[in-house]
Amino acid sequence: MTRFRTNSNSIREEEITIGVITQKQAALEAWPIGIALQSSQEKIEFLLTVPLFQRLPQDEHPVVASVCEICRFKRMDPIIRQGARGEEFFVIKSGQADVYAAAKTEGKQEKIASLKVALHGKKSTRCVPHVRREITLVKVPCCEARTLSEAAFCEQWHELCADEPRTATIVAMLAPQLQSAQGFGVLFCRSEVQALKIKRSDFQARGSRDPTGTRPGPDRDRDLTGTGALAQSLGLHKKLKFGRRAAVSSNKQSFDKAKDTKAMRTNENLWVIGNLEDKIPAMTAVMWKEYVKAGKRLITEGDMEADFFYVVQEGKFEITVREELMRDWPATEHFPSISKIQFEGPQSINPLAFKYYQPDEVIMGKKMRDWCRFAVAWWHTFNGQMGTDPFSNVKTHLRPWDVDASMDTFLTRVDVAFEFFTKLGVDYYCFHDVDVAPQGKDLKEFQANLDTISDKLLSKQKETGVKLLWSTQNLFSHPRYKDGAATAPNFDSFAYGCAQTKKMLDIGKKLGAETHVFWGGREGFATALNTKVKDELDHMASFLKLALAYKKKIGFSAQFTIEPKAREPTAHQYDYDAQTVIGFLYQHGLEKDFKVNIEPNHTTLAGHDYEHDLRMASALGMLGSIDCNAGQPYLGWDTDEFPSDPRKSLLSMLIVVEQGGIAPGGNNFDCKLRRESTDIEDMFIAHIGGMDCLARGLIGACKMIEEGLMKKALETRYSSWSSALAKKVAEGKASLEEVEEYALKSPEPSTSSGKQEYLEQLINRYI
Ligand code: XUL
Ligand code: CO
Repeated sequence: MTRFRTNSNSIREEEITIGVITQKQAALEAWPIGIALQSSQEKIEFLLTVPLFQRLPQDEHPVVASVCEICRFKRMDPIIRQGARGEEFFVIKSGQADVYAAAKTEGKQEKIASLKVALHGKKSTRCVPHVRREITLVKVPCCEARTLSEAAFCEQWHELCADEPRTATIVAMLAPQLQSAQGFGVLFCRSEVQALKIKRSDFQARGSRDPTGTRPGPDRDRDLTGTGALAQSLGLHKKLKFGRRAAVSSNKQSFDKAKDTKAMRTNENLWVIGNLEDKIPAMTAVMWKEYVKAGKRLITEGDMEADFFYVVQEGKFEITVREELMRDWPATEHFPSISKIQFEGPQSINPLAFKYYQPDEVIMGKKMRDWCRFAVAWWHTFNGQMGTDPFSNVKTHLRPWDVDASMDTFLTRVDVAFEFFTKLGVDYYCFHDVDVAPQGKDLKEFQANLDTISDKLLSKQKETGVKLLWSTQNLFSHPRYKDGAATAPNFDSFAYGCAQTKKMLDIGKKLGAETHVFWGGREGFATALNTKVKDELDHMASFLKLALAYKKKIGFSAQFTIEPKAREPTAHQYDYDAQTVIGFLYQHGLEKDFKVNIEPNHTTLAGHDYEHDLRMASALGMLGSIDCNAGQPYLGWDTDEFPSDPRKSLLSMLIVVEQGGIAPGGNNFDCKLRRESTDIEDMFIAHIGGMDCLARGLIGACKMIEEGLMKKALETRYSSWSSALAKKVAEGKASLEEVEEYALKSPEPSTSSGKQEYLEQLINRYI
């Protein structure tokens, strides 16, 4: 049996349950029992419910029927992938397929249509096009589709299927004066629009009728006669946009060749086919003139079955494009040299491609994107201060969009950021209030600015599908917070901090933030000599309780997290590390309402291993989110570098997988480019590298868990805790005397190896 392998970008064999695509003869043999018994007549009858097939000459019906094959797709199985060449053509027999398209600017998949069998109760069938498409199809319920092998496919169908979905709706209008629109020759107005029409089918090329199914390919010689040949020689189907068959009325008028060709000559769109003068005679042979009443819809946006090309001779028409579609095309592209980042696999040396991260790849029951939940940190990427460090506030990252401190610049950065997110293929972002909006002359103005900016953020979120992982308030940069905010000796600073926090809870709710972070900024002290330590800690608890009460009051469902950091900017930060914060939360009865956001580089500032706090927080059920970054051991400060160490990523993602995921938190790249990394493309390279590093860690962690060797070693080491007495102790039911009695009876505890070296080497196996 000859298998038709689909293009490697297309459907992979294992993704099709029964969908073996065969050539004509093999197809018949391969039909499942039962279905194979279907008579040719039944198949023909079925195919004839499809408008496309209805147009085929009758003597071709048996040929087509003979190459049909039943295949089934499970829910969510891909049938055709966007951009794939596609070797087969599907007709849905039962069930429904959803059509998704990537937005023009990036790769977010948007559902644009559903293809069903029975529409409006009528027995009609939708064809799923098969040539290189701008759409991806996912069959929804279990459904059957019929497949035709490409070899047996006549070019007529190829051409029919190759048309793009309509991207605009065109409605005839009344025009009071002379107008010109979209390069069409619009001359003057009447109460109707006059259009010259070319019937699409007249331009279709016919393949030779070879009943064996071995038809000539598109490039072979054929009988170039009639209008089909004309279309083929002009290549019209590919070049022109056709309108829909339903628009044909009986209102056809004869075509005055001498007079009416003027509209054609003045139509710029028609010149795409080459020298028009030579082609006009052949074209006019298949054209007619039609009067279209004002208000009549000629072409419908999104229509998959377009049949006519229109040339407007007189009158005016209006083109409308759905607003969402318009928004997909940004007025200015800020990263014109960069397109949507693709997965190329571990062998790739392209710095602008993923080697490990495949967002939709399912691993241990979850998509990679859902395990990772990557977010871009606004403050390190778009706050306009990039390329500074503790020794220079003169930035080295000069971006064309960082014009000034005006609202316009901040608004432009929203476009920049969302273009970046979508091209990068990241699902989330995070920001502080001061990152996204100018602070204005006072708090009121700042709040108003935040309202304006968050309106735009919200519309961008809706447009792109990118979500807000977390938001927060910056209570540490402004001089009013020089002594802290929640722990400030000056109550007015505390109050200002509360006001900023309240606003950010409102904004977080508006934008659907999944988490809200409290990083203690300057909550700490430089010297205890001037500090009421106990009072300050109590004030911090009061501040968090005020925020919690407000969150509940407004019905904001985000999780609350505190981000520990041992030092910097103050010498002694209160939120030293995960255990300190968790202890503080328990002390103030906040442990049910807060978790921790762990930044591994902060963990190292506390003198712990990179993954220490992730482990601690997770073990105590308190790991809410991660600021995934790395540090520089040769510098003393928080360098916020992108993760690039696969071993560290493995150890981090292991903890995430072991606790079943990180939602509603995520992996936020609280990372910045080095001052020396000045190219715009470095923004992408750095994030791609970070995402890949963690994805690689995820893959390794899953393999490690699946193999179970690490777990086995751990269980062996603690096996004595499964004895009856040990369990009683663990449950708090034993007495000290009981345990003493046991010890008195037992021999000296045996020594068993901790196996550290073995385990360290074992980890390398998964990197
Ligand atoms: C500072 C830090 C902050 C928090 C948010 O070291 O990590 O960016 O993540 O305020
Ligand atoms: Co952080």
